[in-house]
Amino acid sequence: MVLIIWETKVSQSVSRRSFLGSIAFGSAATALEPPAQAQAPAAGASVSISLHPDKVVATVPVNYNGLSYESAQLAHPEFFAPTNKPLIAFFRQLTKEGVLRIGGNTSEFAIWSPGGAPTGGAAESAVGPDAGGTRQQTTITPEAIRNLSGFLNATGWQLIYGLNMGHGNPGRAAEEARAVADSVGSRLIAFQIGNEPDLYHRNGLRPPDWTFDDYFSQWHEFFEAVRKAVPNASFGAPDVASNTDWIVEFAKKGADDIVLLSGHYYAEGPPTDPRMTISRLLQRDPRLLANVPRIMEASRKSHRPFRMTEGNSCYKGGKPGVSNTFASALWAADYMLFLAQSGYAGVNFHGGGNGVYTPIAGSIEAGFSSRPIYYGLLLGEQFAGSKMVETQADATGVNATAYAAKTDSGLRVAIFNKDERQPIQATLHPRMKTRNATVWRLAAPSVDSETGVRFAGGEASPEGLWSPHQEQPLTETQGQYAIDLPAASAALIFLS
Ligand code: BDP
Repeated sequence: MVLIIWETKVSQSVSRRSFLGSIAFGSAATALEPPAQAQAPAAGASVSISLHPDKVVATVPVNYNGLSYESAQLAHPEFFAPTNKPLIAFFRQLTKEGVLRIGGNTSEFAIWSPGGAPTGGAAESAVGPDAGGTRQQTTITPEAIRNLSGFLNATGWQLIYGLNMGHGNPGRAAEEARAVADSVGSRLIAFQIGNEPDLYHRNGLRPPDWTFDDYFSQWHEFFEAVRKAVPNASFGAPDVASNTDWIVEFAKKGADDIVLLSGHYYAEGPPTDPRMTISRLLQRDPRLLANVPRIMEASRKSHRPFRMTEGNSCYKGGKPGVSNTFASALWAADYMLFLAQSGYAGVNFHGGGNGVYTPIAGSIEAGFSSRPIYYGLLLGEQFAGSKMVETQADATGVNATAYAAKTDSGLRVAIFNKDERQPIQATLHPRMKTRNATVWRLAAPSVDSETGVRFAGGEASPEGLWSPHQEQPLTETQGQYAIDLPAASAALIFLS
């Protein structure tokens, strides 16, 4: 282990802004403006962070972290199989208690074939996120489901399984559900019926006048059929692309029939839009600020947890130069903790194959590797099973956020400097007695690096193994800690 001691100085913040919970400093405009003298080294802004360890704002489930894959991947039954040991290693390294969600656009073209006969085109060995064009049928066989069950047992993960509503029918969904429930058993959290039904009116799956009420009554036909075949089946819904109204409606009208509310989130898109940039990705999305409180209110009122069952940085498959860079790691970790603090029950990052935004890339034939975003998920994972506590911060002129949580072994604090140019000098006031402080850094050569990302100095090996290599001690001075964060980097501080 390499130990590095950072020399830091505590500086006073001049103009102060105070936010509860996560912190975002400076206006978007300020953070995006180039420094006055572009050539001069950035001076660094002061950030002061105070924790309130006794004020718990949310409990993070142990299975908070998750991945999402296209249903079309099941057409290649050896992919999610106990024999795919390299992929199992990448999953287990990320978390030993994650959630795999199967669904996506291709779930509406995936046909259950109880006899095992192929119903569609040739099976691809590794399927990336659908970029919007897939219309090809694929086949799901009992063998694929048995292998999926073996894969889940080998990883320790649970399952959310999407049934085909777009082109399916209740009878076939019920048969498929029975096979999944029989094989997967207690690792199955819930079925979902349909992928992004709020878009059916414009993607050809239903007529243009398709409404929530139409969806809700068709959903019930599928629900009744599946329940008949699998009496103890659990459901998540509505798995919408973005329409928060549908989540609120479902929570009001259908909460009794589900165990989980669900929806998707893509920060940007499509990739052809020139506004889709790293700078924009690193700003807090105003849609989140508007929608997350509404979603959480629906969740609280209906007593149903909310999970983001699918999402990533940029829809239509991601944007090269953004979705596959270190910026996506900073975005993902910050986003995960923002949602955890808001009370979300989990997140599933979509990916697969060699998709631009996939956390784990590759195939059985070519081997697997971790992409930058994988390291963001590793950072977020350090908060699984913790209790998020209130965090208050004062600073100005820099795009930074901070989150803190209590665990059995002490406090964890994540600080993100999402500013692409300015370093920050943070002062941390834990407001409780601490004896030990160490830091893991999330860093890369630059914000747009596609390789060279390290978390605690460690890199995931081609075998999917990662461990912390650099743990920096921090020294307490009069009940506070000072830490420097270079531009576009994050730090995870363990206090005990
Ligand atoms: C979602 C779909 C998923 C796609 C993703 C994308 O559910 O299948 O891969 O968008 O466009 O809407 O990247």
